[in-house]
Amino acid sequence: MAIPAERAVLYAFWASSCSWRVRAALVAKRLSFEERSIDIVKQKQQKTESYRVICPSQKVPALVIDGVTLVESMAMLQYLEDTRPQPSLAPSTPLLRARMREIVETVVAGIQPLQNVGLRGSFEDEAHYTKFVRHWTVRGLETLEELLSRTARDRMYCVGNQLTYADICLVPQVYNAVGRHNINISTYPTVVRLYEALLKDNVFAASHPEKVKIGTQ
Ligand SMILES: N[C@@H](CCC(=O)N[C@@H](CS)C(=O)NCC(=O)O)C(=O)O
Repeated sequence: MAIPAERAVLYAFWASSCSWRVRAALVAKRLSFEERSIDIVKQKQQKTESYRVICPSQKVPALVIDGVTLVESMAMLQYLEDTRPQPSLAPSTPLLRARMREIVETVVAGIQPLQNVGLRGSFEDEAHYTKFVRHWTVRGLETLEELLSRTARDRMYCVGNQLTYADICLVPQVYNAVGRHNINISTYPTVVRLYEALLKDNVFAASHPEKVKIGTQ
């Protein structure tokens, strides 16, 4: 498949973990892209009708690439892997792929939706929301610690010897747990070790939310 040369456009918010997943994958795949900020916290720009046309769920991210608009971060990651297989962000063996997906699902289904800022309005007050968010984030971190202590051991990646989508999902979620939800992660030593090592990796350094934040506020 011929890949058009136009620059991709990522609709995203600097502090959004789902946005960071896609930003990191674009960097890892060495793709040129422009990021357009959709402020989901103060201005609630995701709720506008103009953004609904781009993304029916009115969430970030959305990715315009190859002349099409993609929504759902994991669909974007799969598309990037399918259309730009090198460098690969998925292990080559079925078992390691399954291990990668275990970690990915723990984050994308078991943590992220249960701490999304969009849930806040469904709780009577901030205290109830915070209690719910912290419970499910902690439960997810416990699960990740057990899974990663088996797959990563002393390696610097979640699965195998390469950067994969498991790392790309893990780092933004741990960043949120620490920075947004004030969760003490020191009781998850494998998670901490991987998180700290991966933050130094160029993919995460170059796509880090603090870099994007500058200029969007
Ligand atoms: N499953 C979606 C989840 C998207 C999502 O929840 N995005 C959050 C930010 S990480 C958002 O836009 N929240 C604002 C809202 O729900 O109003 C994906 O992976 O793209």
